[in-house]
Formats: sequence, structure tokens, C-alpha cells
Amino acid sequence: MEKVDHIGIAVKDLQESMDYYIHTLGLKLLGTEEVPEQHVTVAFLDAGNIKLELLEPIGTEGAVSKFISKRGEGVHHIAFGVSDIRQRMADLRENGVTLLQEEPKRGAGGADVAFLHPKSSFGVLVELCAKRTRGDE
Ligand code: CMX
Repeated sequence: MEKVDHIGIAVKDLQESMDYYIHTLGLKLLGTEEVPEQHVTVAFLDAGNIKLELLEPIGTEGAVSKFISKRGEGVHHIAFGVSDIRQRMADLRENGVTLLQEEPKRGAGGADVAFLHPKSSFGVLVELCAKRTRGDE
């Protein structure tokens, strides 16, 4: 893994949690976005050497909604930045890691993302995230 890109935090109310992270903790808002493919609205915050991604569920279908109902708000995943996501996924599969999808999916910021099952990573949901560059379409 190249570096931790961000930490995902599941929240019930994006606006309320943004107020806390921005006005109380003093972090800078980088942007907000709906990610319908993942059933979430997200806000990215600059925390210096890392970003925080606040994730509010859209509807009750998605992984974040289910997570909050079962476990409450809190740290949801750690995302590692990678450059060649397909190669990484293949390497991990070869090493016996359970991936949650066959192919990368579209995540926030138009990045390609893939998730490793928390059971493979000692109880932590791990995301691989590859920024798209122009011409990747
Ligand atoms: N971190 C750690 N463990 C988690 C977890 C999480 N975020 N989410 C679920 N689990 C655990 C559960 O506690 C449960 O453990 P036990 O069997 O010990 O009870 C186990 O994983 C299975 O969980 P579940 O509630 O039955 O939920 P599902 O199997 O339906 O889904 C998971 C779990 C991880 C497969 C699903 O959430 C998933 O596919 N996630 C990937 C996609 C995703 O999370 N998208 C949202 C983020 C999008 C973004 O960053 O933009």
C-alpha cells in the first residue's frame, strides 16, 4: 500500500458532523459530494497529512446505513491510495484476501475503489482507492 489516503467515518447527520469537525476541531472542508453508487453523501476534510471522509447514508439500502444501524456512528474504513488497483486486487486475491467485488467501482471524486472484507483485515474494513487521471475513461 502506498499511503493512507483517508479515514471514513459513518455519521447520521452530515451537516451536524461537519459543523463539529470544521468549527470545533478547525479542519478545512475540501468538498462535499453525493456518491449514489455507494448510497452515501460525503464530505472530505483536510486533516494535514490525511483526509477524513464523513459518510452520511442515502436511504437505508447501503453499507453505511447498515453499519450505523448495527454499530452506531464511528470509524467505518481506512482507505489506502494505490496506483494500479487491478494489480493490487490480483496480488491480494493471490494472497488469500477476500475482496468484496470482482472489479473496481466508482467512489467519491471519481476514484476507482475496491474493498477488502473486514474479516481479512482483523476487523477493519479496508478500501483501495486509485485516483483517475485524464484518459482513464
Ligand atoms: N468495519 C468493520 N467491520 C464491519 C464493518 C466495518 N465497516 N461493516 C461490517 N462489519 C462486520 C460486521 O460487524 C459483521 O461482523 P460479525 O459477523 O462479527 O457480526 C460482518 O462484518 C458482516 O457484516 P454485516 O453487518 O452482516 O454486513 P454485510 O455483510 O451486509 O456487509 C460489508 C459488510 C463490509 C461486506 C459491506 O459493508 C460492504 O460491502 N462494504 C463495502 C462498501 C462500503 O462500505 N461502501 C461505503 C463506503 C463508500 C465510500 O467510501 O464512498
